[in-house]
Amino acid sequence: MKTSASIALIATVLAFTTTASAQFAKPDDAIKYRKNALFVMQQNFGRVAAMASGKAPFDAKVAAESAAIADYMSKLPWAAFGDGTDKGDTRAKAEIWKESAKFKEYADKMQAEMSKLAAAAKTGNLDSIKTAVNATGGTCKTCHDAYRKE
Ligand code: ASC
Repeated sequence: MKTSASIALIATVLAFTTTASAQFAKPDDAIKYRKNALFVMQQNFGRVAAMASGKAPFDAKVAAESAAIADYMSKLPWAAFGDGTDKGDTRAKAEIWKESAKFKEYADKMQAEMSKLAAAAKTGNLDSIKTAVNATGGTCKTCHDAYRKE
């Protein structure tokens, strides 16, 4: 294959995979995707939060692993809030699509705090984990208060 043809093929493949990762076959798939991503994130965050509050015994290894998973999962839901995904089996408020800059700001803030939590959990310092859990939980609540139906 000629170099120019190879480059064109690679460019096409890259363009396709980038688009595919941000698109869904139907709105219901996007809704399911973001809810499942948030669920897995919450289960892992919740495990660390339970240790931080003393409801569960502190296990540094489990905390670090769980926080790392929560950190990774925190990046995934946002591609699934595209146009047309406001209706269906969702508690997402319509304001999300009207105030997309503010919604993104809240989403970014949560991801930033979740990353700090993952870093804190990696050090194994329970006091740092507690501080980071509180900061992260605050960002969950702020966004839910504004953009999630009861
Ligand atoms: C969780 C969860 C939330 C946040 C929030 C923190 O585990 O499901 O929505 O933490 O309760 O205030």
